Amino acid sequence: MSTIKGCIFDLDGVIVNTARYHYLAWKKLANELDFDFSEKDNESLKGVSRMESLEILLKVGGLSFDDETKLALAARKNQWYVDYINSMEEDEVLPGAKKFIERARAAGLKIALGSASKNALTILNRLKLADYFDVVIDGTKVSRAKPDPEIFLLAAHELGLPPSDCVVFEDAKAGVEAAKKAGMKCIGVGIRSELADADAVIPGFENIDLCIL
Ligand code: B16
Ligand code: MG
Repeated sequence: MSTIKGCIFDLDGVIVNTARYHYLAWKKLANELDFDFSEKDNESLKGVSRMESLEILLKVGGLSFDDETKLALAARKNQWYVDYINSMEEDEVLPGAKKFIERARAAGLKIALGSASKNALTILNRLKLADYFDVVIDGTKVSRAKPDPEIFLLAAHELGLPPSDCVVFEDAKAGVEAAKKAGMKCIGVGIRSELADADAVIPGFENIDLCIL
């Protein structure tokens, strides 16, 4: 029988596809700086923190700036991103995700969010999902980005559970690595070949039963 008592969900790519809006905002910044940024380039930003994402973007453009300018560029991108997420609709929650969380709650499991995003609460509120989470750990609460396990260890701690009683749902390679380093079971959400270190991989939450745990 499963010993799992807590589920920790990543946000972007697991509950909602905010990667689309991150991409549009990063592309806008790249275009202002006079280079193009493709959807393929955007793949390497998934699960990565805002400042690390900027470094990857600037590398693509072959540009470098001082720290003050980089902070201003990241803030500019974030403003566009926030404008996008403030127009999100409730039906943008990925298929089956809400139902899966509802079932997990009904079965007595504790629920946490473990997202690198500093905008996670805005997104949860916009999608009317905030009440589904016992604990929310986001980019404002940790100093070390995934693949460091800090975010998931803090989530387990705040849920009052040992890491071994928790399962993480992640779509990014860095997130799977963080979950495994935290000593947790990890279910990848996406394609098996890209999430090889996960204990199991699902394409999404549609038709996924709690017995996956
Ligand atoms: P923000 P997750 C991550 O969310 C995104 O996948 C990543 O693309 C983004 O750079 C990061 O959040 C930081 O987001 O700029 O809003 O603080 O997958 O950890 O839920
Ligand atoms: Mg993600």
